Amino acid sequence: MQRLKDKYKDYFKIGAEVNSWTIKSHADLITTHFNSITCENEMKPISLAPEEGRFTFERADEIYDFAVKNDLGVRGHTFVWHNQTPDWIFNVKDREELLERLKNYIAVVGGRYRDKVYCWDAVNEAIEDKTDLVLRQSKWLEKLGEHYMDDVFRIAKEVLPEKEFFYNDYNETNPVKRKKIYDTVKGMLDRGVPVDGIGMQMHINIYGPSIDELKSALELYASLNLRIHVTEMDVSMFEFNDHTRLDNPPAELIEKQAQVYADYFKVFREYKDHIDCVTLWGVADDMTWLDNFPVPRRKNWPLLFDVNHNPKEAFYRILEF
Ligand code: HXH
Repeated sequence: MQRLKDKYKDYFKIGAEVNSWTIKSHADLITTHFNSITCENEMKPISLAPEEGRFTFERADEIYDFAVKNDLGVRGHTFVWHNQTPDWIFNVKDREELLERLKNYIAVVGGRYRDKVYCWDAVNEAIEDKTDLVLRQSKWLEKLGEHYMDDVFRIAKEVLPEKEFFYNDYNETNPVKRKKIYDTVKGMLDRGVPVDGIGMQMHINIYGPSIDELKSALELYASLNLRIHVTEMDVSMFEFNDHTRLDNPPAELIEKQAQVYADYFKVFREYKDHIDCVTLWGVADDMTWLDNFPVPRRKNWPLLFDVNHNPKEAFYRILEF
């Protein structure tokens, strides 16, 4: 069988989201087809620094050791986010103290995983998608002010000068949101802030977004002259507001999904000069966050390998070129 990472070696890295369980249960698929991994939760602040003065590295270390042993690159995910971040970090007297904490956190975590982690999502999901506000309300914004992303990227680059730092977000092809993302990152670049790339999460479904929307978003981000990573791709069988349950994926939906993967990867290949990595948010359909999001305990089949770890139609189709 062809290996994804070999077929795509002249295009971009092929990544998978993993966790402490799947590096064991899905080890064969991960090491056969992928050359990059992202931790689902294990490198988030809540996992690494749950309490003041105490780091908990065990689970992240386990995954990192797996990466070292199998020579996989790691996408670091994530430093600054409004979710999965412990409250203690915000108990500070002023802005300076919070920046000091952030710098220490990045130095400790970034330093520990320096060899295999080739980039970090410096900031995740900072942009508002519902209202016409640009920045999402968050403790980071509250405590550090409207240019807080400038601080984060500057500190990260100062501490880890040889790494790449990304702004990562979802709904990133939506015309309104992508303009906000573009304007925000453009503003940072104009102020001389060292942003290296944009992470497009790419949580899509079999009904969209369209290829035209994908291309427009890629054009817009590529025009910033930054690197682009597809960071969390999966293709849900359901539209976001559809709460239908299915026992098994109908053949026509599996085919539709294969076509979406084929069309998207074709465009990714066309943008290979801009895209350095395409990561799937999971390995196989037996373990996906979409089984609990947005509908709890509703089975979904969004990935390239089925529940028995066999390649799906989508897998074969992205190898057809
Ligand atoms: C990603 N968020 C995160 O980057 C990743 O760290 C996490 O493990 C999984 C997915 C995607 C996401 C974004 C917003 C969101 C849910 C998931 O919030 C919503 C909540 C309700 C309705 C719509 C969006």
